[in-house]
Parts: sequence; structure tokens; C-alpha cells
Amino acid sequence: MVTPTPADKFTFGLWTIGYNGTDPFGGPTRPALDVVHAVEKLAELGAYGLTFHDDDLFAFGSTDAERQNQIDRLKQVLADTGLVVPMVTTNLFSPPVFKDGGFTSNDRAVRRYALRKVLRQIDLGAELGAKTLVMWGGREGAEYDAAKDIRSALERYREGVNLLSEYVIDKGYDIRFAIEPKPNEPRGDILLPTVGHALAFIGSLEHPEMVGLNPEVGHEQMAGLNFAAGIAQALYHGKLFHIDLNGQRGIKYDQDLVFGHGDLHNAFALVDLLENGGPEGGQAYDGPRHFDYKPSRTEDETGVWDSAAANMRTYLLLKERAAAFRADPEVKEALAAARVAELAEPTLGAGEGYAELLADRSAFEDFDPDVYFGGKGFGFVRLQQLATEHLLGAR
Ligand code: ASC
Ligand code: MN
Ligand code: MN
Ligand code: MN
Repeated sequence: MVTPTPADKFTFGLWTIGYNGTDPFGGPTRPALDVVHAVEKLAELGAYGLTFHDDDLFAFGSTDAERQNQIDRLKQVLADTGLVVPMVTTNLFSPPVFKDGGFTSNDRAVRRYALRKVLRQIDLGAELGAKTLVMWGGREGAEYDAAKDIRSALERYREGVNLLSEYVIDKGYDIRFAIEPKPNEPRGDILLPTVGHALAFIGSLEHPEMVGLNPEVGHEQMAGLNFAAGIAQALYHGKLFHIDLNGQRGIKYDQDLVFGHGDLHNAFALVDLLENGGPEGGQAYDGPRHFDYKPSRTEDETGVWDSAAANMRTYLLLKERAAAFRADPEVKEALAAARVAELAEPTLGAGEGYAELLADRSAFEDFDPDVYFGGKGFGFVRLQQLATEHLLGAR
């Protein structure tokens, strides 16, 4: 049950297991990881797929021949192992030309170059069968208020996404876009900093149906937000196109820890939501469970694969714990006492409008606001303790 198989749909970014430990304060602790070896190891560990930025597979500035050679090597190892590429993304952040952004650089020539780079990656994604193109705009932002006209930047962002949508439609590709919010780092402030900001932006697009979200655990938590709650809202709007799972310990730099190695309570709530939060208690999300984490800078290659396995095992353990939580009769009773299901009941009766509400004396004139909740507390703390005990394996 806690041994991963491809049916669990676990995927990893090539840049995650391939992270060599470089940080702003020092150089690498690990040698480069070859894509063929990476895919073979992931297959051995029970993963379903690989994702990558263009520059993860073929170094920025590669010749066409070098690029094609890497693509061919990837295709071969995918064929050999059965792994798939469900998502691709474009690196618009590492090459120095993007220091002021890709789609939203003040330099128009950079913006045009960024769009061309994404179009090229869309073609490759389509060729490999990817269904999602992620857009993490890490450099789309600013440090100084006077240096960036935010409204113009959003308009250029919108122009870019509209163009990409048009391209995918005209090419007949089966690809959707997923915007990944992040509040800061590497920019002081990043555009579309949270799930909520990105949802509002999507509503302004020419093809909003083609654009959804790729929220990352740590990115919302860097803003002090509740990730599981953000995912619930993304699902509510039909916008959870993809997800980046990892761990983060509070409001600080982007830690990209192993999934569950941060706020474990929220990770439990998240897995419970994804696995049990759908109609009739089924899956609420059936896309890849994608890990965007970084093996710690202290680790050697053994530590890389230990941490890759840890992501999957923790997810499956939480899935098992969440199933036990949902099956426990005492939890069912506590959920009923907490009246959780009552919130699904419309506030107004069938056919009722404000006239009927105004005529209902029990709703106001005869309602006694001094008797809270019918005189009985909700018992939310008891429910949370039951969740905690299931999470700890104590029940
Ligand atoms: C992505 C993505 C991120 C960043 C980061 C790069 O594509 O989802 O969060 O790039 O992982 O280091
Ligand atoms: Mn159109
Ligand atoms: Mn991150
Ligand atoms: Mn990410």
C-alpha cells in the first residue's frame, strides 16, 4: 500500500532530483545528473513520469543538434522504462537575459524572445504527449515600485498567455496552461503572488478555459496561507490543472523540502482533500501528483534517491491515514456533531427569495442570537484531535 506504483501517478521535475545543491551562498555539492540515469532511477522507485524545463534537458545555448540528441536520449529511456512526460515548462528565469522577467521584462525584445522560447517548448511538449504547460513566472516582478508599471506588466502577461493559447488552438494541441503563483524569490515581489491573484488574472484572459493553476505547497505557505484551503478554492473554480507538492516551514525562503517535511497537519488535510474530497468521497483531482522539491544541499546521490522515495512514501502514508480517518465511526460522529455537512445545505429553501426570508419570523424576530448555535458548541477541537491521532497512527 505504501510502495509506489505508476498507478499512483507520481511525477518529478528533472530539476528536482537534478538539483546539484548550489545556493546563493555557495557552489554545488553534487555532480550533474544525466537524464537517462534519472529516468531509470525514477522508474525503479515506482514513479509515473518526468517533467522538465527546456534548459534542464538541453543546456541553454545548445545547438539544434545537441538539443535533438538530448530529446532522442529522453525518448529512448521513456520507451525503455514506460515513464511518461505529462507536463513540461519553460525556463524563463536562469539565463541572465531574464533578470527583469520574460513576458513582463521592461525590454520588449526580451519579451518577444521569451514568447519564442515558450512556443518552442510547447511544440516539444506536444511531441512528447504532455497535457500541461506550467508557467512559473519567478522573474516576472520587481524590487522597486517606480521601476515596474504593474498594470502594464499584467497587460503584457495577458498578451503573452493569449498568444500562447491562440497557438495551441491553431496547432490543435491537447495542452492546457497552468500558472504557478509564488509571492517572492527570486524577485522581491512576484506578479500573481498567490492562488487568488492568479485566479483573478485568469478571468481576464481570452481563453480562460485553457488556463488553470499549478499551486505549490511551499509557495502559498511562504505567504502564510493555508495550502489545502487554496487547493479547495482552485477545485471549486475548476482550476486545479496540476499541483506541485513539497514541504515548507513557515514564512521564509523557498525551502522545497520533501512533501510532509513541513506543515504535516496541512499535508494530511491536502491528501485527504485530493483523495477523498471528490463527489461520493472519491478523488477530487486525478492528475499527476507532482513533486517539486529540492534534495537538501547536505546530501549525496544516495540522499537524492532517499528523498525522492520519501516524497512518495509520505504521500501514500498520508493517503492511508486519511482513509482510516474517514472510516472511523467516531470521526463520523464528530463530523456530524460539528455539523460539517450542514454547510452543504443552501441557506435559502427551494424557491425562496428575500421576500420569503423577510416573512420568516423564525429567521430574525424570533431568533435568539444570545443562544449560540442552538446552545451547543461545534466540537471542532475534538474533531481536530481525532485527525491528529489518525495522523500519528494512534487510532
Ligand atoms: C518551476 C517551478 C518552480 C520553479 C523552481 C525552479 O518550474 O514549478 O517552483 O520552477 O522549482 O527552481
Ligand atoms: Mn482565440
Ligand atoms: Mn518552490
Ligand atoms: Mn514549483
